[in-house]
Amino acid sequence: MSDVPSKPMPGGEAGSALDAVIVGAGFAGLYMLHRLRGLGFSARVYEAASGVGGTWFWNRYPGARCDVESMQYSYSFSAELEQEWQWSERYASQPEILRYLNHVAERFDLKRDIQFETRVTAATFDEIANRWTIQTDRGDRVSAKFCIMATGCLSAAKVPDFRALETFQGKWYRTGHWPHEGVDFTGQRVGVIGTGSSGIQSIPIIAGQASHLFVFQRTPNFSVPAHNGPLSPDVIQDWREHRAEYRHRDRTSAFGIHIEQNTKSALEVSSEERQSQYEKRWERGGFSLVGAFADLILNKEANDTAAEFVRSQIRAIVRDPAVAETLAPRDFPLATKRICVDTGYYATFNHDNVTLIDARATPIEEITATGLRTSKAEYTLDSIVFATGFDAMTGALCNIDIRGRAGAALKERWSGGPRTYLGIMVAGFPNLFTITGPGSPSVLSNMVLSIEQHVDWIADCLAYLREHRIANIEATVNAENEWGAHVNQVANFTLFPQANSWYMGANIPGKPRVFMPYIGGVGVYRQKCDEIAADGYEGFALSPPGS
Ligand code: N01
Repeated sequence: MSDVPSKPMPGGEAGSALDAVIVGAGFAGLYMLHRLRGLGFSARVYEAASGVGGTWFWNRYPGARCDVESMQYSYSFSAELEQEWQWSERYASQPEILRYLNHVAERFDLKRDIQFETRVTAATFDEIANRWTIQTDRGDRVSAKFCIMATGCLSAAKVPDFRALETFQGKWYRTGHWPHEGVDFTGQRVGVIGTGSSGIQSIPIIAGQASHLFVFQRTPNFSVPAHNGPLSPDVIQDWREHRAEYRHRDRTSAFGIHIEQNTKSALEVSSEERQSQYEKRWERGGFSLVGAFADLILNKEANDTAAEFVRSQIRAIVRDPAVAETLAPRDFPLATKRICVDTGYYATFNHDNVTLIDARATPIEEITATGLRTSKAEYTLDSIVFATGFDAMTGALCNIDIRGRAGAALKERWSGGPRTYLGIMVAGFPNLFTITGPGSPSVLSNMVLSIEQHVDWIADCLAYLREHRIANIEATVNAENEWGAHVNQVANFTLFPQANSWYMGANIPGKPRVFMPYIGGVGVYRQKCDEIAADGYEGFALSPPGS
């Protein structure tokens, strides 16, 4: 299984000697390659971009930064790597994360097995040869025993679907595909459409450059302060000394990040105690607000108290009461859409050069040659920034023509919503793995730790198959059905399905409403995956040894 083929040129025929093709060179693809190499498997990564980084390669918009603290949002697989790399800020910026991933790629000599500027267009399972044929937009056609999708959950940036966009004579940008040379908005009239994490991070920076910024907000979001700043030497030292303990804590936690979790209900304490909890956590910043009480994502009444607290903070920051009211989220419970973590977002609306437009009350009707028109007014703009999100979790997979047994297309198999076993495999698609696929904690967790967990599980699985001379592994339909029902059941136990979120596929017209990530908890999920493997891969069909 592991004779290493010579590296083909783009557009070449790679023969049939590869053990695995990995699609994508972000956090997932890089670590997958490292693990497979370590086990003696031959593997090649295909990456559409000209460099490593995945989401951190493309999302270069102003203010792009991680919302998980940098010490936690980094690989844990190598103690040496952890000791030698030093993060500079509490929340790492996109350029720093990209530098980190390049460092990892160099340090572990990964780039020699990555073919850049090559997009995988199709992957087809050949039932006779028992292999995957992978095709790329550069004409490669390679055969591999295993096909591993490290395509990311938020990598298919939504194409703006605004009428008459092609008539616009200014420049327009997507946050998810930002020009590498950067954009200087100095002196411009700029429109930003969208107020999710990308909009909320970029708006304060663009406001600082533009002569006038118009923010078109359809749905206000809950945002909490990052209180970002340089990492103190004490924090770094503390991590260095306790890294193993902290990593274990995070791996066995609910979200893969450290949140001090209060075990009390928000409804059992006095209003003074509630207020003091919320204030303390607002001061601390980041996701800590979500841990203020045990029932915030379970009980609407409890959640309302936290939501009202955030609204009161918005009113306290934003001077114009009408603007504050428009910014105050009311459509969905707090945290059922990803909470945004910002630097100066609400205060930006106190600046004279910033105008908030309620794009729900007065929808954008069309883009014009000189800007855009809402149902109420016309805006003259030099540039438009679309911070309109992603076809999350399934988009990147369905953009590839993936065909399993009997030529069945994954896209069709998932026409009613994604179906997976553990978010790792799909029935009818043997030897195809999805790292942080739908049905796994993925986007509801610290992605880096969840990626490592999947990569380790997949690497161990491939080693097991080799050791036992098993040709195929495949999720059974039964296991997939049961897992899907479980994912749903757990989601329905929470308030999450109450939001029209991208977790539900609600941001893409026509996409089935299915809660895609698994909210049962990172620690619980990890244990389940480990038990399944220890039980000889329960729920998976393994072809007979030696077959
Ligand atoms: O995208 P989003 P995002 N007319 O889908 C609006 C991660 N992330 O790129 O809600 C007008 O959240 C849309 O409005 P509505 C993070 O997980 C992380 O900001 O549909 N508006 C919404 O306001 C995050 O959750 C970081 O009514 C339209 C916005 O566009 C995920 O990526 C940073 C519209 C889209 O918000 C996605 O965030 C950035 C239309 N036709 C992203 N269509 C970190 O901090 C859409 N909108 C790590």
